[in-house]
Amino acid sequence: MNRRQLLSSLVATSLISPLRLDNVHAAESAKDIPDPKAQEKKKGFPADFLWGAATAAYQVEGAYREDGRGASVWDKFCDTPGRIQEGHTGKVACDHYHRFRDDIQLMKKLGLKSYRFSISWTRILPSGTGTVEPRGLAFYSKLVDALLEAGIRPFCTLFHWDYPSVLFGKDGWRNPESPRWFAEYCAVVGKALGDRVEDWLTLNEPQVFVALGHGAGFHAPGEKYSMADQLKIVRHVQLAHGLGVQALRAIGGKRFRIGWAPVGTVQYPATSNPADIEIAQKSTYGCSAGNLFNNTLWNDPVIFGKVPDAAREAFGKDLPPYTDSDLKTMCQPMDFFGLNLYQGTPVIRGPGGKEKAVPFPPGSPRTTFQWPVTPESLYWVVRFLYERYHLPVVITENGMSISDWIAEDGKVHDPQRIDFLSRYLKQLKRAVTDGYPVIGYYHWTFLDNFEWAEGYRQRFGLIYVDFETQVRTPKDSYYWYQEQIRTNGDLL
Ligand code: GCO
Repeated sequence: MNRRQLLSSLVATSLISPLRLDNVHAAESAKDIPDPKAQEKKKGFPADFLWGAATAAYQVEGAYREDGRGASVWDKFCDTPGRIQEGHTGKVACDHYHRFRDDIQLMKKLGLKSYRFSISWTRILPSGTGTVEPRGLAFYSKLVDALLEAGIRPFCTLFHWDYPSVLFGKDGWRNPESPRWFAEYCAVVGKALGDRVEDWLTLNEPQVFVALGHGAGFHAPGEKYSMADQLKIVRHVQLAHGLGVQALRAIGGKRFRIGWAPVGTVQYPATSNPADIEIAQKSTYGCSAGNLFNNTLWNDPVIFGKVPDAAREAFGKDLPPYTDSDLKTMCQPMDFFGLNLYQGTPVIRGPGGKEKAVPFPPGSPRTTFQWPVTPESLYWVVRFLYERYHLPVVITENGMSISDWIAEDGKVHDPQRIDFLSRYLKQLKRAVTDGYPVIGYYHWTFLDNFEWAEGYRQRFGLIYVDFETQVRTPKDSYYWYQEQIRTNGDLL
């Protein structure tokens, strides 16, 4: 079971008679969905919309021992037999560490306005804290300069799961010192790149690295802590986010635009019935026992400075105490609401006013990860999370995996990805025209890359990578996306 199947199984509580997916899709065009609360309607994507693409250090860079890079928990996890499909590792990946200049030329040709990348913590601080590795800083400085030269806005994620092994040896995120370790790292990077980088994400998908890395054990460091211990880590991660934002603000002040990139989980209405919309919104704000994949446990403390009642009810005595001082530290002004969205769960209002998950009929569209294709989820996640947090939204990840290959004509034809993108981007445009402020979209992902425990089996890229020769082949979807960027989404 992969992580989003885990999520789907945790969220889909009970099933009712199957609705055909096209009925669910029918909600896309249903004219009688009530107008969103008084938003000023817009015509299309804003002229300065950030059309982007995203990657992460461990998934693309390779050069895992080069220029003083220290070990991360993913290095060890990859070397542990049975953890990664077919024994694949990120040791070489897309060799982006050596090929970034050519890759940036492909980004420029694509017309990218912005590129989201992550920094490998152990390239900068090989032991996680203390001595800085200048060669690591030099690599990212060159990367940023090449992006700026190509007219591409750098968007930097500070932590995308490759945690320093030395710090894990000191109990990692469970150590009460871990927030301070992270803030120290943010300060080093902010000082080195902050003169040229203005867009920052502190942490990527904390739900995943906590629940799968420290709960289910599918991801590095492969631990299976109790829920109480996982919730201790949640609090440390939120404190780390708060201290990290403070460290960055101290360097760049309001010139920096700072957020984070949680998984955006969404239950969306399977019909246009207002009762279904209402129950969908309510469950999108809910928390359920034993499940860290939710929006409010994570975002309420860092945006409102408050622990949601739903979390207290769901986790009970397992939830650690959040002092006023904790909440003050965590709750730092953010400039946007970042979220990664791939799929959602269609629901209706069931008996007793409870949410009822609606099953996808057999054979309904799914990716090679077996994730359901749910374009409406992108509209509703923007609407529901904007209506709660009132921050401009950035889609920090969205895309699909396919088992792509090079056809006899030497091209990579990926019509499903084009259809997927067309449907999801139309829903994003619908949110924008309904007046919800969306400032950017980062396709996951730019290059086929190391997909964590799945190794290289799941190809998400707009560009096909031959992992033996490192030859890059833009897929049909690369040219389709290029056209959407050129026309600022007007063709959608
Ligand atoms: C995530 C990570 C990415 C994944 C992508 C596809 O969202 O899980 O940010 O690193 O590769 O989502 O699973």
